[in-house]
Amino acid sequence: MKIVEQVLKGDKRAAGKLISMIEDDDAGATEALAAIYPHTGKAHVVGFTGPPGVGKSSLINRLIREFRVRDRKVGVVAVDPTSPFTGGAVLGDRIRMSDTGTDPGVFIRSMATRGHSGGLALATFDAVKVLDALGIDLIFVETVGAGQSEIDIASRAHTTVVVQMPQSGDAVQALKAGILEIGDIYVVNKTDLGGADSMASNLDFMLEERQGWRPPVVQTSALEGKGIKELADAINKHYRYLKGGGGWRRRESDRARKELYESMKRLLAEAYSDETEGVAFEEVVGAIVVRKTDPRSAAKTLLRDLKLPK
Ligand SMILES: Nc1nc2c(ncn2[C@@H]2O[C@H](COP(=O)(O)OP(=O)(O)OP(=O)(O)O)[C@@H](O)[C@H]2O)c(=O)[nH]1
Ligand SMILES: [Mg+2]
Repeated sequence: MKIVEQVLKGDKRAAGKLISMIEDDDAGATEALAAIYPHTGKAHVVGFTGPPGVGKSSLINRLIREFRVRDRKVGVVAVDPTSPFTGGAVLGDRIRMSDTGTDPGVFIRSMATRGHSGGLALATFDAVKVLDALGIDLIFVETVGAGQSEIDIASRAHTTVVVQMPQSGDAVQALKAGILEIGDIYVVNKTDLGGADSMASNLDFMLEERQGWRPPVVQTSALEGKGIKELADAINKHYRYLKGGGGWRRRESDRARKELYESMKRLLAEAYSDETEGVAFEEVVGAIVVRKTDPRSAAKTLLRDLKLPK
């Protein structure tokens, strides 16, 4: 496929087009994704999650610039972003340091939440694969911290960055459930507002070492550009930790397992949405209702006779 060759050569426009095909559930996208898959697996995928307005996009904008200085190719996949990515130029900055349109080392893409039969997580990580095949070294995935989907997405990144902002001591106790378990790096952003020290030390106190990695707490002000180098260093350090031990392989296996399972579910759903198979499926539903068969036996029979879509 021409589009695959173009993406592998580093053609950003072709990559954008392929991601649109993924979003539209275009039949060609499946084929293209299969073709690029052997060329993926090199990029470091870093998920950013945290409450709305905490400064995730601002931090990513700062990091794009920091990593460009370090000569890394950077990509962003933003899920339903509410604020724009500028590719390194931060609101309030006079000088636009890197123009994403012309800088071949920056690729930014946002994904809309609706319209993917495979679910948002699947579409998001298919887009990540396109960026990976394009030759991007470091891919940021931003999700708004509101529900299962962001935990889902965070759990597929190699490195998960949880962003918080200063709160009163009591509020720290009320951190969203699960937030202490998913992060590899914690950020207390908006240090310019004050109260960051106690927030950071409270967080640090609650975090525990997991598999030889103790999540660091980094204080930043995306507004002032403070703590960005430290955050970039923490991201690199986590990468070296993953590569040094078995962590990288373990996370890749986790992701492969999830994607395999989801692909199987999707194939099943597609198989039974087909005209004839769909009717056969409904007949079996009827047989279960009248107790002619039981769900488990019926499932076995259906799976045995299943004709998968192409
Ligand atoms: N004072 C202060 N404001 C900040 C800082 N970082 C970001 N902001 C402001 O906070 C607001 C939200 O920032 P975003 O970067 O859009 O936050 P976000 O987490 O991406 O927001 P959502 O995508 O809507 O969840 C903007 O008005 C930013 O200018 C900071 O370090 N200090
Ligand atoms: Mg944002």
